[in-house]
Amino acid sequence: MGRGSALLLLGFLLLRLNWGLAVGGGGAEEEGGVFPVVVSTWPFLDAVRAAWEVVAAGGAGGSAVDAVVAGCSACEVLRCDGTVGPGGSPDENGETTLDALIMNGTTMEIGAVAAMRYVKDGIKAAKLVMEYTDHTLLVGEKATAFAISMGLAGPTNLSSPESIEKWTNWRLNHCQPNFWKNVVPAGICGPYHPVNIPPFGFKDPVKGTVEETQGATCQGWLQSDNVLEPTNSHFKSVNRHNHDTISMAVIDKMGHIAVGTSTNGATFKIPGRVGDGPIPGSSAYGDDEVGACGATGDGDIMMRFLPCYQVVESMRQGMEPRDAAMDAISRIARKYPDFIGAVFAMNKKGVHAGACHGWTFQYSVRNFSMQDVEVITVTPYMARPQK
Ligand code: SD4
Repeated sequence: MGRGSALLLLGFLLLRLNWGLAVGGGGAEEEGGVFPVVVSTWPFLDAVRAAWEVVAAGGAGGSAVDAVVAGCSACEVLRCDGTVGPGGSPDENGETTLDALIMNGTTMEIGAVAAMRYVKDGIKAAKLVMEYTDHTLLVGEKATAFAISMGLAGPTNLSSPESIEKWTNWRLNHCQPNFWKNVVPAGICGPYHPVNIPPFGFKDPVKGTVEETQGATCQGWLQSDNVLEPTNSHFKSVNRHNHDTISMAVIDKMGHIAVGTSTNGATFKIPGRVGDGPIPGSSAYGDDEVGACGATGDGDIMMRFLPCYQVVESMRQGMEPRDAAMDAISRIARKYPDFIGAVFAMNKKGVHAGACHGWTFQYSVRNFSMQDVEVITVTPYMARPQK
């Protein structure tokens, strides 16, 4: 083969793979597009490898949606960090429930399950919602029934010896820390009731008389009894090891984008609590026309800001991924200076960046320019990511 033909062939190959120039220093890639590409929160290496295997397969490769399912499923099976899949994050009753979401960035279809019980395949259940219903989100036992009726295994006990031990120790520690605030009793296990409202059925003989004679309700009438502080220990109970999500974004060889998440939520959550994992635009969002985002952290705070929707829309308006990620995080930090969370942003060319607050964040990336998955460390708040 002559030099000219060889150059032509190389040019064709580069075009085919949409390779760009990696500029490093934060995992940013410039111009041209690098895909297929898989990005995931945290060093969930095997999950990224599983997604990569699908999306980098021969020919056109697998679809972004299938890759996200493969990646998140791998994490569920491996019980990544104990916070994805079964066997982690017991709620106040000791039960593990799952939150998961998948989004097709070509069609903008979304499927999600929240507080799903007795089924361990969160992301597969989410995909069933997306592909076989007109709905977006199913919850609780109804999500369980749907998933099982559509062929997923269950009912399955999602507890593990570790989750039971964790829960037992928490009970022994008087149910501290927990997610309640402005309730009594404080510092011990419930049941709880609001500080200013008597428990159901309780009748104070003296104050009852006052109410009856005056025909009015006295606001704050329990104040003198409220000698205990409210149990607002929320921030103490959120940290790197009780609070992770796999949030994954994939661009396939066709340039199609999908995102997905899977988590068993927050440890010792109040039963019925749904985190940001299954909330579109909060834990993940993607649009073929723009790019994708994944988030992790304190979902109770983060879902109030829809950070991933914000990231994608900021990129749509022309922001670079790094600026969009930092902007989304700083919007939350301005209102909640103690919040813990992170996002990664990736534009449709595969340029990626991360931003975090309150902890050091890592995300994982795989594309054809790498031998294997690479982990990128992002130092807290508005810092530039570094390898
Ligand atoms: C939640 N964000 O349920 C999820 C879980 C998590 O890192 O830890 N994310 O709040």
